[in-house]
Amino acid sequence: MVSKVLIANRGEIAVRIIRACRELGIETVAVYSEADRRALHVRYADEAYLLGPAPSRDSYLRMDKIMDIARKSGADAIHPGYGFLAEREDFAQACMDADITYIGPKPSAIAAMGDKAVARATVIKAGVPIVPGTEDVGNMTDADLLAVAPKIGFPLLIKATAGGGGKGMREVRSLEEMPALLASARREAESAFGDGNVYLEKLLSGARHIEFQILADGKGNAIHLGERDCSLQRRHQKLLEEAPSPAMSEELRARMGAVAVKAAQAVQYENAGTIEFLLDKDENFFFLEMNTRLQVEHPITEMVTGIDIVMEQIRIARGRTLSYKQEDIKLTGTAIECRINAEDPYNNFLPSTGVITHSILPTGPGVRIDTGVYPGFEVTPYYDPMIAKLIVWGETRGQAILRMRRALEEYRVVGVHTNIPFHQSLMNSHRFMGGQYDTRFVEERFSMEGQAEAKEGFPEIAVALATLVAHQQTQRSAQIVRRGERDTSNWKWVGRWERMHR
Ligand code: MV4
Repeated sequence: MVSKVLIANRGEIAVRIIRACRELGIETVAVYSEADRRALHVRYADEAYLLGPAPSRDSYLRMDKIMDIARKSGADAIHPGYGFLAEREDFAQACMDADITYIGPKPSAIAAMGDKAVARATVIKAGVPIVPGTEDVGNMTDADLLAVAPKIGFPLLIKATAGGGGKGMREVRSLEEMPALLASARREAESAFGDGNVYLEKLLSGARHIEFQILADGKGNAIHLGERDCSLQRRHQKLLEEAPSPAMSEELRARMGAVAVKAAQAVQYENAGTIEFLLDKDENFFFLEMNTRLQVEHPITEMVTGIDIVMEQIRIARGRTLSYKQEDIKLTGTAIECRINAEDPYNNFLPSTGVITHSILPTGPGVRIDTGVYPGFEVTPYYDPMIAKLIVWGETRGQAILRMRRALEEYRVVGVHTNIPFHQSLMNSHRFMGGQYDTRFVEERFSMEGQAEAKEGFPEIAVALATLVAHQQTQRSAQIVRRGERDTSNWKWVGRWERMHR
């Protein structure tokens, strides 16, 4: 039964889940830390319970307190969101043991896909192509890894067995440098996941990071909702995602989607999940990992399919069969999501904290904002710096880009720095506009440190830059723009670009 849901999370995803529950007439229970007393998810929920001090280890990671509040509140289901306790097999198990519905996959599926070496061994058996590398399950010693490395070939990557997302990842260019990199990778994996085991993969450079959204009802029905291109990452943090990928064809989508469904079925997957691939320039694709949770970037899939993924999660948790068959899934238009982070792109993206004193949110046709902050809310250093997701939809990719440019120009946040200028420069990059980017693009092309040096090292240049930026913003905000020049050039560009890409 799912009639009262405890949301074991905070910020924009907690608000997102509460919205789906309210539309289904389901009561909601929020949990919050002392730093989140005035948070939006606390205000939107029917009930709210204090977890404890601000640090995650004293609040959102305190499984015991969350289970206690679930019992006290009479919640009969828990949604983990993403991060914190999502993808924690022991949390899903604790819910089952307490006869509380976990809105997500079974503990066994979390376990199977949580250990990346086991995940690789599992999908190999299902005939899913994996990135060449170690295929041995279990705890390989340094000696084992050093012996097999020359067969894999350099450059290669050391990756943490117990977790994805790049933590514990090291690039190795030669056998000589490998022992030291193994040691540092193990140390980082140990501190991040409590497990220092690692495995090896051949480094596929110049590939794209493509992930497929899966929905499965645990009754044998499993479908995919198309792909998301997540190649634009900085230090393994996704910055922008788009659906569909500019590198995808219908035929390739059908092939990759079928393999993604097969990988999910290999662990009898249930609920929403994501299969991550690397796609190279010759349309070869390789399984990277499976995320056994709702993803940050799920809204772009919702925008192009019209499916409310969180509602589907709740329906599946209630024991319903999937609302859709694979042939029902049609992708329409293009959606782009920019993660709006409270960080300073001109100061090495350092987190920016403080009270948001004012904000103007973009809106209008095809614009969606998922956020957990508002004027008066204090952004603290305790949690991830993402304060909002700006999602736009356009009939074509060109129109989505123009819409994102317009929305970013409208978006104002006063009180903290944000990475909005970074996204604006990305939206104006010809490589991005042409869809010609891969996983190296941001690190190689988009370090804004250069402008940071200008700002710091040479004040006169910084003053000139700041004046220019301020002038441009004033012009834009006052719409004092030579309309003829911008409008026709934009639409001319879109028309020209689309004719080229038909
Ligand atoms: C890779 C890869 C290339 N070759 N694995 C995995 C974790 C995720 N955050 C990035 N991951 C990658 N795994 C192999 N064998 C490329 C990526 C990757 C990436 C790597 C470095 C910098 C940015 C990246 C963006 C997307 C994917």
